[in-house]
Amino acid sequence: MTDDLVAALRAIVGEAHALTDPSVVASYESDWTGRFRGTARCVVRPASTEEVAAVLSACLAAGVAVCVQGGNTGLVGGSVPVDGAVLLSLLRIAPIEAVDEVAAQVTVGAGATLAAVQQAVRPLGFDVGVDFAARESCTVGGMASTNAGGERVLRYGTMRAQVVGLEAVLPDGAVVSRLAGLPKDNTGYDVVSLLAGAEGTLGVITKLRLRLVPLLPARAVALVAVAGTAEAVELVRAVRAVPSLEAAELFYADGLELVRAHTNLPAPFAEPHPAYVLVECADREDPGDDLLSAIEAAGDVVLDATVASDTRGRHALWTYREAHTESISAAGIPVKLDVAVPLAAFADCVAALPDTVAAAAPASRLILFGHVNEGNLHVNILDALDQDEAVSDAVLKLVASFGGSISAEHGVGRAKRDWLPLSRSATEIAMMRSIKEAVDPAGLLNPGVLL
Ligand code: 2HG
Ligand code: ZN
Repeated sequence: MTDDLVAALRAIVGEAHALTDPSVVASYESDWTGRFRGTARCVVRPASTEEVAAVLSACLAAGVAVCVQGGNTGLVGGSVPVDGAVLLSLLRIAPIEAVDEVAAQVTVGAGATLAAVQQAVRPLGFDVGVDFAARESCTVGGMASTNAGGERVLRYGTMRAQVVGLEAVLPDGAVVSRLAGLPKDNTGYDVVSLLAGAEGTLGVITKLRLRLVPLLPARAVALVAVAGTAEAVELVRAVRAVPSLEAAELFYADGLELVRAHTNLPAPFAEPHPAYVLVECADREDPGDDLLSAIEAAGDVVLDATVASDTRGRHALWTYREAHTESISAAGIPVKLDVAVPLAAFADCVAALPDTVAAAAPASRLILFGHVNEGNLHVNILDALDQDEAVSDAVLKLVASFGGSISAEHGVGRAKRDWLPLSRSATEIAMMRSIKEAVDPAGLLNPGVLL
């Protein structure tokens, strides 16, 4: 059976793109943090929507599960295969069509990286509304499937808001193609929005039509030192008055120490401070003065601040924030919990976290950072892999008790599936299951993800 299926897949995608050599497939079988892994029957790398359709039909006929992978930068175990599944990589479907300058949209292959799309559209005065640290590796198909968020959500919304059309292959090989990108199109169920954020459980996205935003050439970044979480929220309230506000990112003293140890960056201020908020504004003209007045308006909350308008200075300040993920991973394999809490409860929830985590994993190290405007906290817990279940349970229940979400932007994946009822009602989960069963009755697409 196995050989028959692999032979059938080779006939579809070509000898070179149905891989079984363990040393070649290894990089597809685990996530980059090393926390999640599975053994694939083979890795198949189709080059077109038609080839994806043929692959899915062949796997359905053989009764073999298919796991879908883009850049494999996901953090919830949703991008690695379950044992024995065919791992379908979208990396070869990466063409970027000419920008539709009239509509301010572009059609791209699901396997294009975010950085590649940014490079293609920026020379024409456009930009992608979503951005985050994994830009060089993450693919737009994965970003849409997980409804990725990132650093600009406060201005442009999440990935779902950027996806104005898509093409996807359903589990039986049928193709849904809605690439017109009409801003007004009220003709029934919104399949584009449904597939965006479905975490690959309903279909394989192969192409996307993305809305583009204007490229804003003038940028100013401030790193502001504050006394703690409540003060960070106060600061965000103040800087929200600036229309050009694009990012408000939070990190703490211990995270900064890890980043500095990993990157050899100098300290941003003469004195260490408990917490830091990185604020970025972007506009057609230099938004530096607006940013400064907003920070001044925050008054006593600001313990210290440093501002950069030039590219190097801005990049240096951003590195303190964006290097968190890799610096944490350099210190060990973390348990990662990406959560969101209503801003009014954010500081109280953060205050309760250390005790909650310590009770479940006494020898662990807790590093927090996140996107403060959305109350989105990245809870990273080092030295807790043996208490993975217990610590996840404690943190997610705490978050739910504050009215928060167990997944802000990374998705549910396999890591958080068991806790979904903390965030979604029994009726909602039943509705999701009905949709899944209608579209994928054999349950072969991304099994164990989300539901
Ligand atoms: C970020 O905001 C990403 O940098 C990764 O969402 C978060 O590593 C994490 O926990
Ligand atoms: Zn994030």
